[in-house]
Amino acid sequence: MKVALITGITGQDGAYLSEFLLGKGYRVIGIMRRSASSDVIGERLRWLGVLDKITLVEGNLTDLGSLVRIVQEYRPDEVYHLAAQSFVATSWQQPSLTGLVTGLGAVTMLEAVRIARPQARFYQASSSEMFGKVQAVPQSETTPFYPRSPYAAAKLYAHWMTVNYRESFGMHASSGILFNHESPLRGIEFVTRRITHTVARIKLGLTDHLTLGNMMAKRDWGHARDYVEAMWLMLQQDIAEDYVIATGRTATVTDFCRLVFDAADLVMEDYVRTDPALLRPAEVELLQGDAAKAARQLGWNARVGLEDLAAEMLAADINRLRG
Ligand code: NAP
Ligand code: F7E
Repeated sequence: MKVALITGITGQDGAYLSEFLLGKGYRVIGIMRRSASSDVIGERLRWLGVLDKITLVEGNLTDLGSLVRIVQEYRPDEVYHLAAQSFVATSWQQPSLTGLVTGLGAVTMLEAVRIARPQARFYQASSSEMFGKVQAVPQSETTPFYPRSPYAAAKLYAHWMTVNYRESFGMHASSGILFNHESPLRGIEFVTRRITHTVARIKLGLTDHLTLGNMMAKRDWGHARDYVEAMWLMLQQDIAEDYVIATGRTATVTDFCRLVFDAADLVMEDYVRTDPALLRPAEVELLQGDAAKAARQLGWNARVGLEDLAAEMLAADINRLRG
């Protein structure tokens, strides 16, 4: 039985990846940071019905010793490094923490693997945010990076360190440059979930408006369940490389918002307000990925379209609120 070690297992992608790997017959070990809310921290895993099928161990990205001991004990074949301070807006408020966890944390995990299990295959959760002020449209593996937030700068450091460990130590280390991916398990602070959760509340008479920031920003949104499969595919290749994972379709925040209001049979203009306080110090205006390399080499293509994603997220939020 193959052993997979997942950091960030309590997050959106960690939950879907656990479900996926269990389905492939893996033993799944997840690193969870100590929390005073440990009774609710496994909610996403519980929602997918996988909490009782995995092993959770305590560790923290800022603590090399804890990571080394876990890698020594469980001897993973594959390591999926997903843990991060992942909310871009927060990265301006907590730039040092974001650098420590999202940037240096990846190196700490790479070190743990290099020390205790160098033959393990390693996945780094890189991000389309690294393209930032985009230098080309669409963005592919050869597009130059131009990070626009402390989060993106931290991810870029982690990205290049992953390349460096591959080239310096011959580790099988790959970066997936994933564009935005969402699901009913998306954190409530991200724009898609903020929209579906609030529209569900409007539909149920619990509020009468939705406040947003920059509605003109364009993103390439896919479904998290599709994207975790791409992570696994990268680690099944003989040679480790980096891949862009995206749908190829871009849409504005307004477009997504309208899809959700339409799905709820409500008129968007009757409910949406904007607040300049929600604008970011620097914005990533346009993301659109070119995942041709992933299609060619991994046989991967996004399956879920934006309309279905919006409808699934809205239905899940309505059910949860009723629930
Ligand atoms: P998420 O839901 O925010 O999950 C982040 C995970 O990291 C959580 O399990 C969190 O634990 C854990 N974590 C944070 N700080 C930690 C620390 N110091 N030690 C150990 N664990 C820590 O993120 P996601 O959406 O699943 O994304 C997964 C990864 O892909 C992240 O690295 C993200 O930056 C990257 N990414 C995401 C997207 C996207 O669109 N979703 C796109 C590109 C890249 P708690 O539950 O305790 O908070
Ligand atoms: O913002 C705009 C906001 O926070 C999307 C992370 O998973 O994907 C994610 O980063 C856009 C931005 O995601 C609100 O200004 C408008 O232009 O959902 P978001 P993100 O910043 O794209 C990348 C690939 C990652 O790697 C990250 O980890 O929506 N926007 N109004 C808003 N955004 C939020 N959150 N809230 C609003 O009210």
